[in-house]
Amino acid sequence: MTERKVLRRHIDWWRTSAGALSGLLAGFAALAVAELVSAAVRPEAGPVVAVGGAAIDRTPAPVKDWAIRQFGTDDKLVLQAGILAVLALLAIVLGLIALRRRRLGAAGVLLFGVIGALAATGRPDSAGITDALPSVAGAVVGAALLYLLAGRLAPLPVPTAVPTAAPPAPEPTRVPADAGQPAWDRRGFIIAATAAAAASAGAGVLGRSLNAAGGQDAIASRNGVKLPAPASAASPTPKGSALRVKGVSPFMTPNEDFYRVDTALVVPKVDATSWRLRIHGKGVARETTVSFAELLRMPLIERNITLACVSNEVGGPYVGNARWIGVRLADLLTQCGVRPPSKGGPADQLVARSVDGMTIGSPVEDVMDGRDAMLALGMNGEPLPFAHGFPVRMVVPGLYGYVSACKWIKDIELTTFDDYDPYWVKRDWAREAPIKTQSRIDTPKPFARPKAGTVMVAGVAWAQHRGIDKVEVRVDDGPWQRAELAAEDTRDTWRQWSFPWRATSGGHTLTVRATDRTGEVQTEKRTRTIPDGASGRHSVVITVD
Ligand SMILES: Nc1nc2c(c(=O)[nH]1)N[C@H]1C(S)=C(S)[C@@H](COP(=O)(O)O)O[C@H]1N2
Ligand SMILES: [Mo]
Repeated sequence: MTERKVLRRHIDWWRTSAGALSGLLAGFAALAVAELVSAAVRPEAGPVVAVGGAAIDRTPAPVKDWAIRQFGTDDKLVLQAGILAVLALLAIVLGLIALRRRRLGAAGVLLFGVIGALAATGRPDSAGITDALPSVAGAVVGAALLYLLAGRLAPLPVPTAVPTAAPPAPEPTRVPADAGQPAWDRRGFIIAATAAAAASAGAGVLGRSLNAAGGQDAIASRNGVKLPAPASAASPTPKGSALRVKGVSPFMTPNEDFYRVDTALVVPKVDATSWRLRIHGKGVARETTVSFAELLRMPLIERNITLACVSNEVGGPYVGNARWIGVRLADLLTQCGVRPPSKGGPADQLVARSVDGMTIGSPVEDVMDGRDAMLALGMNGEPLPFAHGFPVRMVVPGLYGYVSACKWIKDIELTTFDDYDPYWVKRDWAREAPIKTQSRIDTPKPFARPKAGTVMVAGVAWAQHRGIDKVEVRVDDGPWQRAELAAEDTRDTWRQWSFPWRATSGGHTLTVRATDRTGEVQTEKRTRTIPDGASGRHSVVITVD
């Protein structure tokens, strides 16, 4: 290869890289501007959040289930990182296109703006056309920047020998490549790119911090909540409902440790002072709208209730027990003139709607059958944390969260199962889903290596609204042996159990099963979480030293 060719290739490589870089910078600028504008509009309208939300809604149930299993509560982080990675790749492609065709590259950026705008305005909680602003503003800035940067990368006119008609040429000018000079405006590019990167970073950081600081009204309204003493306090938790065994889940789950499962990429921050709940629909004789202050003035009940997620695998972490305080839902419904189907009411499904567009359907019969179904205002002695549904959420003992526990609720509609499929039912989950009898070994952990001698095997078991009657443990293929049960709080709460095992050295499999108060033994038949919750028995494999 001649020296000139080497030089030429070298220069092309730089130019190509600069093209890719301008694509990335344009993408970065677009997202940064969108972030800044979303702080002025609303954080949920940002393109990554909007596209992520749309992706969540369209993800097939098995994939979503896999993601929850694989990434747990980080699933949303992983999703957003994935979207950013795809965007980065596409931005590079647009940058390369812009090297040859500036307008086409810029148009490509605008197209992404349109996609972001469509996603944002198409969300179920969309505030309307203003939600398009972050995507549109970002795309316009990104497109303009790509056009500008690509302009710096355009090949400079190559000075050649002057036409013969002119006076005799002086020394023939050497082409820039020969001279090792860039054939494009390298200096101009570097200056423009650096300025663009700095400005974008500034806009992005500012937008981020504004978004993070947002929701001040909501935060202030939460800080201002004073939960009144309940008219009906939780019956005192019996002594001995909490075992003193190391490694077992605490009987009450602290709010910080309480599992979180929802589709919200941005946790809704609702201002309780302007929040309203509307109750309407079939058989609602008196349509009602209540404020948070009005709920606080109603007689409140306080109950310990164990919540569980249908996506929880056997042995999984998506179950927790909290002390909720709130308004008995059946009372409120009765005030509105609602009757359950068994008393001739026309509606058999209660559909709760959240501010973020989630819909959750529960059987009216269950909600009004005397169980402590409530509109919860407090969790473990404080107003609901934002992530757990502030200002108000539903809690219904005995039903999986996706058919009962609507967070950030704003609307209750009485309808029928025939007439309406809520969010998860549209995605192949069961219409009705009572919680299955389950038990979990918390300690020892899988692959633990305890010493031979007495090893405490312990965990929790739950069968909300039926209650746990018995827990048994089996070592390898041995007989089922009764575990000691902590005192029962209520049949809506889980029970801790423990089993002192005289462990002999070698490898062992420990398996647990629970029996609920209807006499039903936890089945050994394994099912997937879809459509109505995992069944099967939890076991752990350990080696005793
Ligand atoms: N608005 C809204 N409410 C929701 C959900 C959701 O995605 N959005 N998820 C439900 C599911 S699947 C469960 S298991 C519970 C979880 O409540 P937690 O996050 O407070 O533990 O909330 C329920 N309520
Ligand atoms: Mo769930």
